[in-house]
Amino acid sequence: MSKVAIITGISGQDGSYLAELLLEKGYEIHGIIRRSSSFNTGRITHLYQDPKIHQEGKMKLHYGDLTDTSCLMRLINEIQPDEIYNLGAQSHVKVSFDVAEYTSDVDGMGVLRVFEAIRACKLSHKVKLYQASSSELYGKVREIPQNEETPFYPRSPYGIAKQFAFWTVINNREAYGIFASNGILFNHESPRRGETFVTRKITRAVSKIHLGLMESFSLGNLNAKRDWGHAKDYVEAMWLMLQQEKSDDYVIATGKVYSVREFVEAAFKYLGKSIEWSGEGTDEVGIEKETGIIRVRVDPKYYRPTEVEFLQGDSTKARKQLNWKPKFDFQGLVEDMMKSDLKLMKDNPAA
Ligand code: NDP
Ligand code: GDR
Repeated sequence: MSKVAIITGISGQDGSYLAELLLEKGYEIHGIIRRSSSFNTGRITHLYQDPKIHQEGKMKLHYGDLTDTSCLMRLINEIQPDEIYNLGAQSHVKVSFDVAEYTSDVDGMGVLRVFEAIRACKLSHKVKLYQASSSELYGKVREIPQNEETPFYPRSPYGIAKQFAFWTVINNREAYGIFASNGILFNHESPRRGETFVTRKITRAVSKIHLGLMESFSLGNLNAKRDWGHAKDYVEAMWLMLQQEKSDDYVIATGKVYSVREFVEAAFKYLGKSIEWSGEGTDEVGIEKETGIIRVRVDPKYYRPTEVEFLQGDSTKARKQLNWKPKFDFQGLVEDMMKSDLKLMKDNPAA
């Protein structure tokens, strides 16, 4: 009998890689998607259209929403899953300041609704739940690097909602014995990363500049530092967490830190070009050494009301207990994203 999994957020970056991984492992998967006025399933179309997957009924999509309790209840009751991966979220930190209430509802209350549905369907002792927790919980960092014991200090409506979700997982584990694990994942990127997150914004813009489709682009805080990994490696950790005997919470990270400025330099370096920085604050610019042309400017509209300046994860626990380790390093990640965006822009300059 194949295992049955529900994935909320299947149309997102992580959901699409996780769907591939679970299908490879022989799962029957059920993805929850939102109705939208244009297609939002581009990242999983290749799976849905694969005749083998389609004919064998290995992947099914259902309309639903983390704000809709009755729908979650009906789906969980019908599907009777072995595992639920709760990846659905309004996942953009800057946008969460603009839609704070909505973000709290989806990212915070959403997981509570899933637990209520599990309990109402009497699946507390059968189902295993993975919650997409985040390094944004650490926010204003007081310890370097951050591990499972580091205190939280979220700095955005997104981070605060994810903290509610984090504790909801622990409370349901302790109160009702539900197998539920938090993956405290640090930033992870890929060619499928949403286009307004900083890494993908950079690899898209640098590819366009290289092809003569754009002269320059603007960023916000160039000094922010992140521990960037590859999404393909990180979905493996999600699955591993649910294969353990006991549920627990794990940090998933590379342990290596780079600034936004260094990410820009690495993207240009992939093309054999170098960037020199001049000026300070909002007057800082990135100049292409070979041509003397300004390629990067700073625009304060991308600044956040409260910023998370520095994140570096210590994933020793996951490496020991889950036997997890990332395959991609920083250079490998930048190369994978640049290669993909160069091809995308060559094939479709309007992309
Ligand atoms: P994406 O933004 O790429 O995907 C988010 C998914 O959630 C999309 O499928 C989206 O649907 C869906 N979604 C949004 N709102 C709702 C809703 N109201 N009900 C149901 N589904 C909804 O995020 P990622 O794949 O990058 O991240 C996956 C999860 O991991 C998120 O919870 C994120 O917060 C968390 N996370 C991500 C990290 C990262 O670096 N990527 C790090 C740590 C945590 P649609 O396609 O229709 O918009
Ligand atoms: P983050 O990712 O907020 O860490 O959340 P993002 O890529 O948006 O920002 C990373 C850092 O880069 C700075 N920055 C910019 N960010 C964006 N988006 N656009 C810009 O132009 C820009 N210029 C500088 C930001 O200020 C920030 O410091 C991601 C999301 O995937 C969350 O869902 C997840 O929980 C965390 O990672 C871990």
